[in-house]
Amino acid sequence: QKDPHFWDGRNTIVHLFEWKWSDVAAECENFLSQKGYGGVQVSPPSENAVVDGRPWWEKYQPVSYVLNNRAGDESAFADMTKRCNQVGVRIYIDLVVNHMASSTGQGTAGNTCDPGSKSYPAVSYSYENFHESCDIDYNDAASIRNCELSGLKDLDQSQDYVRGKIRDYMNHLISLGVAGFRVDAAKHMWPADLDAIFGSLDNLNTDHGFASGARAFIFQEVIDTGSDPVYNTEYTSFGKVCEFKFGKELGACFRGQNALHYLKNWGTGWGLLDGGDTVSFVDNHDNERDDNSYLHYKEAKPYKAAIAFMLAHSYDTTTRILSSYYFDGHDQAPPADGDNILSPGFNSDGTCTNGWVCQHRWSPIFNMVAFRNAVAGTELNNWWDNGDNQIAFSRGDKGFYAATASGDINTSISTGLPDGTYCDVISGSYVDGQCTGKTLTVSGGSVYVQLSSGDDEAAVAIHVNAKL
Ligand code: LAG
Ligand code: CA
Repeated sequence: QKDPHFWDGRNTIVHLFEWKWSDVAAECENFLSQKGYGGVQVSPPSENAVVDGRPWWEKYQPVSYVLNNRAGDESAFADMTKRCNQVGVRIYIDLVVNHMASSTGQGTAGNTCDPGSKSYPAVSYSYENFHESCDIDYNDAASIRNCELSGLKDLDQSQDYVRGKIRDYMNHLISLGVAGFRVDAAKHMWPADLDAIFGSLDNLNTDHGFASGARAFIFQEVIDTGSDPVYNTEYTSFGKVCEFKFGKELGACFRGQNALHYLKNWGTGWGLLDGGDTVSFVDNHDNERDDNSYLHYKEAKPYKAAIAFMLAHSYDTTTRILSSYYFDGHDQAPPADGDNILSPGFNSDGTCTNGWVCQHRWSPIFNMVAFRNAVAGTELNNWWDNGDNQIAFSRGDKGFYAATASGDINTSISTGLPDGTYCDVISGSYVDGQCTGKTLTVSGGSVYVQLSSGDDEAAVAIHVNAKL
C-alpha cells in the first residue's frame, strides 16, 4: 500500500490545507492537472466538533464519520473525487481515527456527542470502545499508544468492533474514489492494529480509473526524530511513513545552520528511511506553526530553495508540498466569512488572494514539479560543491540544479545536458517558447552559473522540457 497511484508523468502531493471540496475540484481542473501534480491531500472530511472561533484544528476532533463539515458535504466530496480523478489528480484524505472529539456540543453535521462519558452515538462508539483516560508519557511506547493525545478520547483499535467502524469509514471513502489516506497520529496507534485495518480494506474503485486490485495508498504520520521509543520502521511493512527528519535536516541546511555541501550523501546516508518507504516534505501544517526548526512560507527564500532541492533530488520518495493560509497564531482560523470558509481568488499572475498563501502556485515550486517529471528515472550525477554552502548536481542528461546558502557562485559546472540555452525555472517560467526569467547556456556540457547571495532566489534549475 505504498503506491500513490499517480498518473504517468505526474508527481508530488499538494496538501490543500483547509480548502473546500468545491475549490479543490476546480483547482484539479484549472491548475494541478496542467502543472503535472500527482495528487491532493485534503483536510479531514468527517463530521467534527464545532469549536469557538472555528480554528482549523476542530477538524481533528471527530464526532462521527458522516461526510459533512466546513469543507463540504458528501455530494461535494464525491464531485471532487470524480472531477479530480478525471483529470488525473488523486485525492488522499486525512484520516483521524486515533481518537474522538473532546469538545462538547453539536458537530458539523448536527450530531451530538458526550466526550465526558465517551459517547458518540452517530458512529456509534461508547465508553467501552476507548482506552482508559491517561496522560501520555513520551518515554513509554505503550503510553504513547494507549493514553490521550491532547486529552482527546482514545479509541481502542484492538477491538474488532472499532476496527470494523474504521474500515467501513475508509471503504466508504474508497467507494467515492479516494486513492489513499494520510494517517493522522499513526504513532499513537499500534502498528498491528493498523496493519489489520488497512489489510481489510476494499480495493480502489475501478470506476475512478484505478487498476483492478489496486490498494489504497497509506502514508502515516509517525513523528520519529529520535526522541522517543516509537520508531517509524514499525510502520513500514504495510504503508509509507512521513519522514520528519527530511524537512528538519534540510531546513537547517538551507537556513545556514549546517553547510550545504554535507548534502552530497542526502538520503539514507543522513539516516532517512529508504525512499520507497517515505513521504517527504519541507513543512507541514503543524510544524509551520509549532516548530521553528522547519522552514515555512514566512522564510520564503530558503524555503523555496529547499523545496526545489527536494524536487530536484533523486532520493526516491513521494514528495509533498504544503499549501497554507497566512496566519499569526497557532489557533488562527482559515480565511472565512462568518462560518463559511472563503474560496481562494486568483491574481492575474496566478497567485492567490483572500488570505491563501498557495505555495503550490508559486512558480519556483510548480516549475520544479515539472522538473521532477522531466528527470524521472535518472540518476544524480555531477555533484559539485565549494566545500561550504554552495552546491550543484545534475539528473542524468535531463536537468541541473544549483544553490547557494552563502556567497556568490561564479563558475563553470559540468551538467551532462545537451548544449543549448535553457530557462531557469526558479527565477522565471518557460511559457510559449519564451523564458520570463534568467537563461543559462550549456556549452560543451558545462554551464556557467552566476548566482549571487543577494539575488531574489537562492537556486537555479534547468531541464530539457524548458529549453529555448
Ligand atoms: C495530529 N497528528 O498526529 C495533527 O497533525 C495535529 O494537527 C492534531 O492537533 C493532532 N494530531 C490531533 O489530531 C490539532 C491541534 C491541537 C488541537 C488538536 C485537536 O494542533 O492544538 O488540540 O488538533 O483539535 C486542541 C487544543 C488543545 C486541547 C485539545 C482537546 O489546542 O489544547 O487539549 O484541542 O480539546
Ligand atoms: Ca491511541
